[in-house]
Amino acid sequence: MDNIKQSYFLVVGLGSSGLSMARFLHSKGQKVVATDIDASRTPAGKALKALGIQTQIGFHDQTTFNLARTIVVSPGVPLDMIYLKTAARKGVPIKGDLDIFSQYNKTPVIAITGTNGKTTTTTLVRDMLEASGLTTFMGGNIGTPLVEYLMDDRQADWIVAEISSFQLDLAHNFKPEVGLLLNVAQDHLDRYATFDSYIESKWGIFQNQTSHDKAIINQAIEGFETRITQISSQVFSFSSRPNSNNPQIKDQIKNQIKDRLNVRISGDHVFIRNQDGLEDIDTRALTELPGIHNRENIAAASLANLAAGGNMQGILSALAAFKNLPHRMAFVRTLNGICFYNDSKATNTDAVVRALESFQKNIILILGGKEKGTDFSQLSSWVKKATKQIIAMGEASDHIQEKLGEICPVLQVTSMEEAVKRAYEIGCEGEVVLLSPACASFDMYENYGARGDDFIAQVNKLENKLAAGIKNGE
Ligand code: UMA
Repeated sequence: MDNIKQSYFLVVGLGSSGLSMARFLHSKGQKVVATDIDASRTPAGKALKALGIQTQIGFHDQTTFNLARTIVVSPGVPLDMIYLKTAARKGVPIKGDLDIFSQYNKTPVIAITGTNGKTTTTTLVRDMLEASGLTTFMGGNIGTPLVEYLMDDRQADWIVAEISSFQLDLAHNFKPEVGLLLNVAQDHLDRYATFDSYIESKWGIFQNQTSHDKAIINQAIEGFETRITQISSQVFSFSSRPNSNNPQIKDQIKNQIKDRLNVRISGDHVFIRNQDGLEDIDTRALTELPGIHNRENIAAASLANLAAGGNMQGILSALAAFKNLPHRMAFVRTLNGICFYNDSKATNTDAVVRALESFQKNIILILGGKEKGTDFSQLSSWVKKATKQIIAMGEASDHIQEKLGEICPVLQVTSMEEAVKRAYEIGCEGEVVLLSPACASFDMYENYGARGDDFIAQVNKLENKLAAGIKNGE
């Protein structure tokens, strides 16, 4: 580090977020140093070096942290990491990607957060706005880092951003014109000391909004009534479980009705009203968006679309054309009457409950993955009701056995291949094998997509084996 003076941005983590950030800051004429603890990021480092960016790959160096002008941290890097804590104590500002993005961005933003349904809702909002004739850039936690927009010459009417709590943890200046909070359930307890600190992080999406901005919030979130009194923006709410006896919520609904922009979920229907009238959406026709949680996603996305100047026709066209996203309760195939479903995206217990609710009984449930302090006993009542067998894999496997073993048989396995094979052996015609892990995948895979792909590959491999067995007369 001898030739580096104190004027550089230090980008920590060279996954997709850090790589884009280093390139972006460099394109703005800033001096950048990039570091990643993992030696396998060397190719990413080389690409940056070719641009003239200095890198430290395979290690972190405390001096480099301490001498930075600002440290920009990738969302997945733990904030209690010693290098960051030491630099912060020495007064080095620590920022996340949202603050850097906000500093340069001029396009209005719809920011969507929540424990579950973020990606579906973000995609729906993008589709609705586009179908309303508006142009969009979609990015954030969904995959494309937001600063990519700033390096593109394209000018969109709206940025539609999926935002994680990890990003919100370091968002001091982020102020979306429309903020949306879908739901809050226990997740990421390996990163947050308490569930309360995770909740706090989620509500942070509204912290810099003013009376010109809009907040769209699920009424069923605990503490809704108190929280909305602390928000400066105009609040619009939705819920499949309205709590309209509460006076504060009553007032708020009255305001929405006055503004003539509101949604109501009733049974299978979502009613949407704006100044042009009332639309009744019968969700039974929307087979790609099944379940109560999707009715909430539809309600929330519709409100966001209308709040951003989209129209009713845009909502209807986008819903009619929507295709379920990969790894979300996706049907894989049937083998001898046993149906295999891939729900690898279910990385917390709340998401698993949604899946179990949909199938109701005789489920062979593949759970497990990275241990992140998940309280698996939250699954107890649904496991009792709907699950015939649990197959547990990954780091969390012992924990699952301990928490659920008394109410349902648990079989521990060491690979996806074994999980699929044993599930098939245990299953009977008419039953469901469901990969809905309640855990992140990083103990065994690059991401949940790779885990879902492996599940599909193992199911297909089993099908080939069975077909070969039949041919050979086995
Ligand atoms: N690293 C260090 N030092 C450390 C710890 C990690 O250098 O002490 C390095 C790792 O070696 C690795 C890099 O940091 O190379 C990883 O950074 P990252 O975890 O932030 O991963 P990215 O590839 O940059 O992806 C991030 C988001 N990841 C997380 O929040 C964990 C992606 O969300 C997002 O799509 C992407 O930025 C673009 O914005 C993924 C995710 O799992 C989908 N999100 C979580 C979720 O949805 O539950 C929050």
